[in-house]
Parts: sequence; C-alpha cells; structure tokens
Amino acid sequence: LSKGECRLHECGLSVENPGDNLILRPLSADDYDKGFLQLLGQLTKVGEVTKEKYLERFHAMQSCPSTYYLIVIEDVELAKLVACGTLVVEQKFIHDIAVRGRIEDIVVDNSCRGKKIGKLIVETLILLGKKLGCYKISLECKDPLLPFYTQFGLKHEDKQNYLCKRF
Ligand code: 16G
Repeated sequence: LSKGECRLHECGLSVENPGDNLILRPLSADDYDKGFLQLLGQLTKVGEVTKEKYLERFHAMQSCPSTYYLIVIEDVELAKLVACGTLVVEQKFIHDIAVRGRIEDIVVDNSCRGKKIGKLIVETLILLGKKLGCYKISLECKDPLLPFYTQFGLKHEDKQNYLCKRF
C-alpha cells in the first residue's frame, strides 16, 4: 500500500502510526518469540506448536506467491505482538480469472481492546484485498462480533449460507 492510501483509515489511525510504541508490519520469522501463537490462542485452540513447526509453516506460506498476507501490530517497547490478522487471496477461474479474499484470524490482545487497532487491522486488509484485485472479500465470525465486522461494509448475502464440517 502506498503512503497516501495508508492515511485514509476511518479509525483515525494509520499503517505508519498505529499508536504509541506500536508498529504495523508483516508477520516475521521472529514473531514466535513475540507471542504470536499466544495471541492466536485468544481466538481459538492453537495446540503445541514448536518454533521449528512455526518456521516450517511460515516458510511454506511465504513460498506461495501472492497468497498469504499476515499482518501484526507489535508493541516495540515490550517486543510483544498485540494484534494480528490475515488476508488469504484465493485464485479462481470464475469472474474472468479473478481472485477473492478471505479475512482470517483477527485477534487483538485483551490488554489492548478499545484502541481501534482491530479496526486498523481489518481496514488495512480490506484495502489490501481491494488493491490486489479481489472481486470479493469474506469472513466468518461469531454473533457478538457481527456489529464489529458489519461496520466495514461486510454483510450477509441473500441466498448464501456458511456451511462447515469439522474433523
Ligand atoms: C473466527 C475467525 C477465523 C478463525 C476461526 C477459528 C475472523 C474474522 N474469523 O471465525 O478466521 O479461523 O475463528 O475458529 O477472525 P475455529 O477454531 O472454531 O475454527
């Protein structure tokens, strides 16, 4: 994203200035030691993930060009991640060989709620998806988070249902 585009966020924050002591950047290999998995643990079950396994998955994602966009917000004073989010860009044949975006694994650390950094993460991923040419972007969320996500213009689509099978 260019600098001009990054300033446009409605939440009053910007990619260049997400708040005191905070930086927004892509996920890095070092983030295992900055609490990335503990952050994800506030969303769902993470399980036992060693640093070796983390790095293996990190590099596997990195080797898929133009697909995984994982962003984080770090408190640089604490060297600790306080928020994260992912945009996955899926290649399609439909819509003239389009790509579509999925927003995944959005988490804001419990200690940082109310600072609008969740908004900054989601707005950044939507802007990125748009810039990358996604013809649509979707996400799944639990009922209490509907008001949070609908503020970005995401909505239930008529005649579309979210179905899931777990293993
Ligand atoms: C939420 C997340 C989704 C995540 C899932 C994990 C957002 C917008 N949605 O639906 O990305 O993968 O929770 O829950 O962050 P699960 O472990 O029950 O699949």
